[in-house]
Amino acid sequence: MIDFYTWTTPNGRKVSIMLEEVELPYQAIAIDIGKGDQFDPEFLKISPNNKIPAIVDHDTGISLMESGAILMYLAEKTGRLMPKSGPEKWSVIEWLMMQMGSVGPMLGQTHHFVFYNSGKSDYAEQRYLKENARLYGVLDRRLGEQQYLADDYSIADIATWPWISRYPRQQQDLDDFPNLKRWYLELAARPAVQRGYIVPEHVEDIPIPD
Ligand SMILES: N[C@@H](CCC(=O)N[C@@H](CS)C(=O)NCC(=O)O)C(=O)O
Repeated sequence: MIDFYTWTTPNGRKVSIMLEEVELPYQAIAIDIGKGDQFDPEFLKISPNNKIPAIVDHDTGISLMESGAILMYLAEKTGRLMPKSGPEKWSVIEWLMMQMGSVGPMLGQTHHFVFYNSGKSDYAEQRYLKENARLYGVLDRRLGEQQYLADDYSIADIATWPWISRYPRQQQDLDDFPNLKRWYLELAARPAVQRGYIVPEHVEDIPIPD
């Protein structure tokens, strides 16, 4: 059994979608980051950077923070959604790291300045909206060349999709990015994505563009 510490955010949903895809038994433990649960000393022992997601795998005794590390761990544990070696493995890691280093942090800034703190800094709003659209363009070009971010459906797609599902609050129109839209809708139709989206609770439906 895996204890999975999470909340209703893109970083949490990456791991719930992965757990649903690989069908490992887990228990979701809600960490309400709006109420400050992430600063609880017991949680900090598992996640020293006071962020969700985190897991404790009682089969192995391994405890992990950081969604990218957790996705790689679960892929290695199950032998699924990341090739074991070779160029195909490195393609997955390349696009996973692109999510971890660019898509998540930059789109997170869009949420902070444009969605939660609108009107406080026009400079920051414009900067992150522009970067947001640029990153959508990078993903759109990649997905114009192939069906998934790496060769097959993988943890790179699972890491990226929950951030694109926030396109309404990022003020992005998926019609401007037709390849990204095609990929987004394909993943949105996967039962494991739909199950993972409502962990630890169902607060909203998956946004579906016209
Ligand atoms: N790089 C981390 C980022 C995790 C992260 O930013 N989590 C947010 C929610 S999406 C959080 O827990 N924020 C609480 C806080 O910063 O106090 C990962 O990918 O796991």
